[in-house]
Amino acid sequence: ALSRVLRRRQKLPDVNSVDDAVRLLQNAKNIIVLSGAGISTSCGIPDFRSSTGLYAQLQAEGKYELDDPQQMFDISYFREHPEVFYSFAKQIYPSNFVPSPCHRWIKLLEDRGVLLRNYTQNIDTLESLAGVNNVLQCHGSFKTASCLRCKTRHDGSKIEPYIMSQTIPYCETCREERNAEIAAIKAYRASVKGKGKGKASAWDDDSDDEEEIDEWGRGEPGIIKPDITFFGQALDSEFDECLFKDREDVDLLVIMGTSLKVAPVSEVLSHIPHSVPQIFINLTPVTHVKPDVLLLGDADSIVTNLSDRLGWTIPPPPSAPPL
Ligand code: CNA
Repeated sequence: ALSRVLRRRQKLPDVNSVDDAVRLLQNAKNIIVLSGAGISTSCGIPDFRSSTGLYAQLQAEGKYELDDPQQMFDISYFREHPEVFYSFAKQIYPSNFVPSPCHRWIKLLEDRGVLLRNYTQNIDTLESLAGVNNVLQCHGSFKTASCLRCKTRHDGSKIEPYIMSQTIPYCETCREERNAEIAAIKAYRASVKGKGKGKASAWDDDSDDEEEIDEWGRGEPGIIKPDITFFGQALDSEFDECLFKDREDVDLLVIMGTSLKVAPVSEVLSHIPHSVPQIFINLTPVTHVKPDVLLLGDADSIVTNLSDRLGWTIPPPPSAPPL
């Protein structure tokens, strides 16, 4: 109701149909596209919250002994049970997926010079594969992975074999640092021992200590986790920075394939001026938001229909990368 009042005050047309969506798209110069897992389901990647989504699958399989399927992406749970995530990660690892018409439609907006930015919650990097340059992966991706202990950032390809073989990757940098530390401790102890030669000293019977140090050395170094944002982890500051900047320029918000349940991305709507019209394209209704135009249905079909009506051509999928 408030946005309607604001629209009237600003003499903007009332909008509520496909025709209105077409008109809004025709006139927009700076579009923010906020996308979610629903734009990748047609590529064969399940979303989280649909009846056939990952949460329902995890619950039905019941093989991971999770109190709640969200635990699979919870940082505290991951720290305690990394083996659970690594026995499952293969299922969501982006390999051999082809961008959907939705991803390519975002690329089309960019090619037409009207995409301000694509804020995606997806971790599958299919927007980049479709050629979209101005995309912010709000929840990170598998492109890189970091050690939880020493924070060293590794290339994502390093952990790919572990994901595929369902084993936990450990950090070599951590191992090397620890070995260097152990060598330094041993060298120091040897030098102290040497100085006190002939005298009884606390270092004389240190076989227990030595064993402890060796055991520490054999212990597991830091676990590497892909740089996808888990529940309980903060988003990169780039998200706030981009939103702060973009809210000044945006003239149309298009939301696609998301339940808008995960903050802070779900709060984007409230950070954008009320006068900016919103088109929401989703398979199921999302009752906690009231967009100006709600287009319910399969997102691929909807963007294809909108493009036909606008006389726009969605680019074809990129050809497969050379082997
Ligand atoms: P979600 O909560 O699972 O919601 C997805 C929404 O998309 C639902 O409301 C569906 O109704 C809708 N939807 C499903 N299929 C279609 C379709 N064909 N056309 C239109 N709408 C459709 O997922 P969100 O993205 O809202 O939640 C954010 C989470 C999901 C992020 O943290 C992601 O990392 C995470 N996720 C990402 C992927 C991926 O990268 N492809 C897959 C699964 C989960």
